[in-house]
Amino acid sequence: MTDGQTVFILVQSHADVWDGAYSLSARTRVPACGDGVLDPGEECDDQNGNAGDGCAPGCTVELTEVEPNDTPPGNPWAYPFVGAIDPSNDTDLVSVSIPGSNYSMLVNTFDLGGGYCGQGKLDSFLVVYDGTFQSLASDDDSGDGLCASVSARTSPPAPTTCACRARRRPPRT
Ligand SMILES: [Ca+2]
Ligand SMILES: [Ca+2]
Ligand SMILES: [Ca+2]
Ligand SMILES: [Ca+2]
Repeated sequence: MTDGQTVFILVQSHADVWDGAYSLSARTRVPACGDGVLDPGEECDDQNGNAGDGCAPGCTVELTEVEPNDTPPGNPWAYPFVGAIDPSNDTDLVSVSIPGSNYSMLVNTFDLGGGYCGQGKLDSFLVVYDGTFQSLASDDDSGDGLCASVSARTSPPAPTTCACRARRRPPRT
């Protein structure tokens, strides 16, 4: 849109099921990197100009994963861990060191500020394994939108490593 341009907004009912009063909100803004809104040309926008937090000052993604990481030993987890499920059948294996038994851990996948989880554009699936690769827990959509969130508890004998596997969708059977 350009300065002085007039745009028209048409409001109509979606179906002939409800008529009534409504309030219309309209705001204008200048798209910018760092405003927290994912704009055209931005890979991410985390509402700050900091480097090293997964989204660079130029609104490009700072990947910390190192491919190939689909199979053991995968990548060691460190904060921030930023990966990409790319291509769509990509699997990322991340190992987290657990100091002992009877620890619980919560694992989440988030988008990088674009709201992609809630919009259904990013769909993750998480599996947490113990050190012998027995599955402890898995989840598809308990996080925001289609993104996964899973909690798991380690049990005796203490595993020293949990391997968290993220993939886009559960395997087809
Ligand atoms: Ca922006
Ligand atoms: Ca990846
Ligand atoms: Ca991978
Ligand atoms: Ca999911």
